[in-house]
Amino acid sequence: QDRIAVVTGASRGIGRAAALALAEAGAHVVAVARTQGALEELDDDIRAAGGSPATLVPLDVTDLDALDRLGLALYERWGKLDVFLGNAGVLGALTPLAHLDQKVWDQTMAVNVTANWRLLRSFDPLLRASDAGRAILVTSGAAHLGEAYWGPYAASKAALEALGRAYAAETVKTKIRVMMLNPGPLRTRMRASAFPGEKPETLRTPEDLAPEILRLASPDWSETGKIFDFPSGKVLTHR
Ligand code: NJP
Repeated sequence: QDRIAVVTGASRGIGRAAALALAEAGAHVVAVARTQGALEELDDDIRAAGGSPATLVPLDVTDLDALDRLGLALYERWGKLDVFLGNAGVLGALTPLAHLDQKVWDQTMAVNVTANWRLLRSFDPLLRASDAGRAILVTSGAAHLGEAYWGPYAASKAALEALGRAYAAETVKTKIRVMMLNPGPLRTRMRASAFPGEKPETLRTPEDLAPEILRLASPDWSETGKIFDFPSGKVLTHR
């Protein structure tokens, strides 16, 4: 049976490149994001590359019941999940904490943290049913920089790392392996919105990162509860 891979935030950026690479490597991709048209274009590209047609799941990851339903649907169709790439993320607002809107805080936490917890809860039995379940959570170096205006985003990514570490500890005696992935600066819409003056051509691309995601997703990957730091190419135990 094919390896089944769920990728959130598959409509563009890192998630799109990862979904395409996983499909090209023979996985059946379950592509999650809000923008249906972009998911359909991804599926066209997967088919053109000879991959197995993707399962498209247009949803908002803050719809927690929809995340539970997704787990159930995967259970009924395949009874297992091999790869979960928790990549959907938002920057929120780069604003002084004193002026931060409650809605922005809530949305940042909902997408970057709560959705990933809910998906891990929903997918846990499916990952356990795999011969080599892999959960990869996309974090950020910003989690530990303590930069002005990055508070909500940094807090959300630090929380995500804590969540991933805890899940790794809970599953260490199973075949599940959990990694956090720090992409570093990559040429995507999110990066452009955070650094509007930056020259995109100076940045590496999501396609550059994709082979590393394939490595972390493979049954051969043995580390768990650590951070794969793409800029240095190193596996970090602590920041
Ligand atoms: O971001 P972007 P990246 N429900 O904005 C989806 C981290 N990171 O690829 O719903 C469902 O191009 C959105 O889909 P849509 C970063 O924190 C990046 O750069 O259709 N999906 C889109 O597919 C994030 O965790 C850099 O709008 C939702 C995707 O998320 C991950 O890498 C550096 C959603 C965002 O695509 C991917 O970021 C770093 C929702 N409510 C960490 N909200 C970097 N690029 O330099 C958003 O350290 N999405």
